[in-house]
Amino acid sequence: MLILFSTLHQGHAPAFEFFRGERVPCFETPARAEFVIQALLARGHDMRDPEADSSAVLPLVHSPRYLAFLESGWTQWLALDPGNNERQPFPSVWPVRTLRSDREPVDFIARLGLYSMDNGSPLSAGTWAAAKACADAAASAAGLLTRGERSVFCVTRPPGHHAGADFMGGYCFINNAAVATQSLLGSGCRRVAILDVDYHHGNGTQSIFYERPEVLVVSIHGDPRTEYPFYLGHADESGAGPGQGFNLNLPLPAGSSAAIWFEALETACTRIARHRPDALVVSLGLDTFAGDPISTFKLQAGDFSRLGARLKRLGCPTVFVLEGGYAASELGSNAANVADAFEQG
Ligand code: Q9C
Ligand code: ZN
Repeated sequence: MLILFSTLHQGHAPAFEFFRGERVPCFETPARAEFVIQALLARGHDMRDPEADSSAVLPLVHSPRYLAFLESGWTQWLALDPGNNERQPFPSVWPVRTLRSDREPVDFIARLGLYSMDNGSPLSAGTWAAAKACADAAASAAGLLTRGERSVFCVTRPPGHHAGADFMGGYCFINNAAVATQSLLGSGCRRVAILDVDYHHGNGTQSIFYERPEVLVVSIHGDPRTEYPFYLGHADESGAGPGQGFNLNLPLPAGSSAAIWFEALETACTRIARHRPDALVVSLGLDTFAGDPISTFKLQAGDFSRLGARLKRLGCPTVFVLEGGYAASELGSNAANVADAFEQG
């Protein structure tokens, strides 16, 4: 399978995040991408740099003011104090219900809150360049598919599926699955399906396409009553307006077994087949793995092969974008199992 990857991801390397009241080392590390790349190369897949520039597609997915903030955010942070080079900015105030999000504050931390859903997505010096390179990979993958490639695997880091039209969150800044989808629509696909198999509900992807019937969004994830992102991902969210019926959430209880997970995958695949998509975008989170440090599903290494083989049977040109997955050393082989099984069928 063709792999798209940029070493620019290394510049996105915040040191710590907050977890259960403590500052802990980030779960979402540069090593994750290296493990995935090494495993895919070891199994003989071809690797390329992204070739497309996603600049024209980005404003179709994200708001201009959010993109402007992301692109210049680190520079603005440094302008406040050169010593900030050694510090990570975190939001501490958010425009929740009754507060205004139409006015952009001057204060940097207030703007960071405006454009964040949580305090868990720290910026660092190379965040924009890394996120933009992922978007470029997603746009490139769409181009390759429309030129006849059957499948492309984008090793995207930072991930994207929690990022909405105008906010970051859950380690995500630019929604790579949405960029791939929008690019596919722009190059002639009439219908696209997105399947999100990350442990966490892809709230950003859902919200971006919620009112659009040409993009079916299906997600299998930990029940948001107990799992992040908590405020979206319930079974009764089925789309709105013209998009009514084109969003399917399959929340599963924390601790669910592989057997339960694959039952949900069958439901997902049946719905996707009914959409008759011209292309499939898979938000490939690998945090469903039993050994994942922040998640509770029970998939084993072989289950990722089973997933790849099942997706192959959908018979669609397919873009994979990497989302979560934090069991760093097993991440590579689990990703490669999906890719290998997809190619071999
Ligand atoms: N910082 C993805 O898998 N909370 N994001 C973790 C506290 C957020 C996961 C614990 C988890 C986000 C792409
Ligand atoms: Zn996740």
